[in-house]
Amino acid sequence: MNDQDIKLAFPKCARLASKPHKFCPGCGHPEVLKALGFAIDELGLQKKTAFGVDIGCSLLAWNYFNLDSIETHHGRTIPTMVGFKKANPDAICVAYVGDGGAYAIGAGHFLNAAIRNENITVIVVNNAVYAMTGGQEAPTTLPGMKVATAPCGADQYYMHAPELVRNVNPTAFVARGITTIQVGLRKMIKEAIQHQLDGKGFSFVEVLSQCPLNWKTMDKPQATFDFLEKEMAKTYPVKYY
Ligand SMILES: Cc1ncc(C[n+]2csc(CCOP(=O)(O)OP(=O)(O)O)c2C)c(N)n1
Ligand code: SF4
Ligand SMILES: [Mg+2]
Repeated sequence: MNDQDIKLAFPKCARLASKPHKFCPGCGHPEVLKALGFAIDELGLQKKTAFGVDIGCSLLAWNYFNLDSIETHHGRTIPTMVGFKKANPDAICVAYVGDGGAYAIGAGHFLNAAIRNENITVIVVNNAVYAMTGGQEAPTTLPGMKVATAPCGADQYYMHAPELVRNVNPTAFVARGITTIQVGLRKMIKEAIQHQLDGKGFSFVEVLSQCPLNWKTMDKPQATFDFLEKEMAKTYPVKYY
């Protein structure tokens, strides 16, 4: 079956049930996307949803769903979806971005969309690195974590984005989930999209997600999940804000 055949076989479903993905084995992105696909389908919003992906490993989702999709330059997905929403107020606009795209190169876009209470949903995948380009330090890299551009361990620079959004926007929907709690993650994403559907403004879910390739734990799954659930979740609490 090619992409078109699969889309025709599942016309009413955002999820393409039999489509293989292109992420590395054990990657967290497909886990986040699974929760998003279920959330859209359970809300019955496939026909209304516009899906924006950034540059970074998020772009591997560009034809993963049976949704109208757009792919942008690194860090530019959020303003693109803000513009799309203004031109199509009835659309449900979801921006799917990496932590590098949202918190470094696109930080101004991210923060200003939050301050202006733009009525879109932003999902940021926090894997603590710039994954697609080889594991460079991101604004979320944990202090002491050894990455490609900080071989002796990263410094104290990191970003607590849900806390930041809560500070600049008291009415936004803000939550942080994790790939290993799928039911909770799906619920958070559904609530975020419902917030947009109700016209309440900015909704934001950060998701802690594993990158076994750049964490160099590809052959050590226990180490991958220990780092995700013990180290990352200690620095970045999983909760509603
Ligand atoms: C304007 C621009 N600057 C830089 C790049 C190079 N680039 C591509 S992906 C990437 C890092 C992506 O990291 P992140 O957003 O955290 O996503 P991840 O791959 O970790 O999911 C960079 C710097 C680019 N493609 N475009
Ligand atoms: S590099 Fe990391 S984030 Fe990108 S697909 Fe591979 S495991 Fe996933
Ligand atoms: Mg990243």
